[in-house]
Amino acid sequence: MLALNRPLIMGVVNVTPDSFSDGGHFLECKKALERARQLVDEGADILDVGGESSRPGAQPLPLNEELRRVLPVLEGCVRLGVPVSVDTYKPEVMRASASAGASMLNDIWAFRREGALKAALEAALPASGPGLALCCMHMQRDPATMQDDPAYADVVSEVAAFLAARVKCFADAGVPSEQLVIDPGFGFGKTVTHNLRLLRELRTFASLDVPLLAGLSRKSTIGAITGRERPQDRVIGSVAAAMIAAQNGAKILRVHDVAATREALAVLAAVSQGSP
Ligand code: HH2
Repeated sequence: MLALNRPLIMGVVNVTPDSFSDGGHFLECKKALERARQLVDEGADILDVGGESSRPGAQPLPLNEELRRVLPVLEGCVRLGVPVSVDTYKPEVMRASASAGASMLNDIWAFRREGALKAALEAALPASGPGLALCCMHMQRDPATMQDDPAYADVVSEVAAFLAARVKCFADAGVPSEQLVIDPGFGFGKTVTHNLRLLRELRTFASLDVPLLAGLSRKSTIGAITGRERPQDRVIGSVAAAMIAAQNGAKILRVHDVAATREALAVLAAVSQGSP
């Protein structure tokens, strides 16, 4: 299991086609692995490999294309010697990832799609060997429609109730709580105001006694606060948000900018320990 005595950094590895090159699959995989190596050198504790974008309005990826993108990169990442998470909601990708050495399944649907719960339980509770960790994220509606006027009576209590129900489902199936991770799903069916309140009241989720993941990196809420249009220009705001998340109980920070987050976390740790 992951040691969670300090906040861990999860580095994002996207395996997406490069529209500027015609090198095809090999180049796409090579680029993702170079990125993964860089993130590990910068101090990533975990890598999160994903083939399908979940940006608002993004199109679903066919199964074979997702397997073709994710598996070679997953195998390369496992060889780097860090735990690897796979960001997927498809049961077939979950099974293939577990066989290829993944340590965590990260599902933006919290294993609610058809067949996903069964695949997740097989991965978490194998007949032999260690089980995979499972990350359950909250999302209102689906990526195509989630940002069309998201609404809640009370975002914090609704997200907390959803996550508590998912934790209970896995606990009832026998998955130990140390193997579960919960995530309020910043930006997934939430306005800027919803995201700010979730971040301010993150402790509510930490009190569910399951490790908490926060993914705010480069998201549009950071752009709305800082005025930075381009995701790659949102590093400073993202690091600030990650530090607030860590102070409010997040145990895993899902980020694109590992070196900057690592340095900021060192300051946070030094302040709480009273020495560098
Ligand atoms: N955010 C994205 C994808 N997966 N998983 C978890 N658990 N939490 C998140 O906040 C989260 C996630 C955002 O995905 P996308 O918009 O495709 O961009 P990127 O993967 O570059 O972050």
